Amino acid sequence: MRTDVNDAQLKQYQEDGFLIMEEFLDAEELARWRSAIAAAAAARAENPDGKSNLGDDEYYRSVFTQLSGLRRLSQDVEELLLDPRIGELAARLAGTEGVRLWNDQALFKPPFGNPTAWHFDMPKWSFDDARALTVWVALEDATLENGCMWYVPGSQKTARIESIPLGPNLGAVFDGYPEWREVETVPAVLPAGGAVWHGGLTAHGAGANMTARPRDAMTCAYMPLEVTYNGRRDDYVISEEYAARLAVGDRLDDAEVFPVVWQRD
Ligand SMILES: O=C(O)CCC(=O)C(=O)O
Repeated sequence: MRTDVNDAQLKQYQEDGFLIMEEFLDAEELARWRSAIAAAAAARAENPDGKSNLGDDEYYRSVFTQLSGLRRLSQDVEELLLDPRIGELAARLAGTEGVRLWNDQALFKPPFGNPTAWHFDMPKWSFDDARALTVWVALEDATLENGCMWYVPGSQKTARIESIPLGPNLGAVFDGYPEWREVETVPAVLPAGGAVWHGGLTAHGAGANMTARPRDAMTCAYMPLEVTYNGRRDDYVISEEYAARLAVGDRLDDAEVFPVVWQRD
């Protein structure tokens, strides 16, 4: 696993709000990730959680299959996502003293799947902290043809934490941020095993899958240690029972739900 980043890459992440790492998992690690995630996805298929934040909309069902919280179904997936080397890299990019795991999601864009509309993640999350970030790991090559990720460099500097549209209209978010229309968007073409990191306020989307093969990715979001609850319950992550114990402003520090992945000694 390549988790070393130099000062130029750190600066680039701060400037652009994302960082492409073509080499992340080696071939052996990639094989482990693929088999652990496939087994967890199969277990979820047998026991669906009944939740979907994509609605029943026919269009959105063909954007991707979104499987949240696979780590809770699989010790193997949990071990991969709690790898302290990934946590240390997340903390370095975020500029924090440590990180907790916020949520994991497998995102499988089907053959001939619809594009993922431009958006940014933070307004959906249960805390407001722009340092939180996601790693998107390509389990297959992610190409211009099959729906790789795309970014608006620098968008994190002006994005506001407010609800944004996420519907079939690919570019709806640009209506709220007309200045982003002037920015050259950047694709994150990755070989299988490569990764791209993006911040919670960085605008991103993904193209259509024009091929006959699925575009499979695993994502995991990490958050600073000291984040607090903002009252927006993400029901993939925060159970009703946990929410009943939480008041706005409380630390999200239940170690079962939000394990510490890495912390500076
Ligand atoms: O994989 C995709 O198509 C979208 C991923 C995404 O929006 C994310 O990881 O935040």
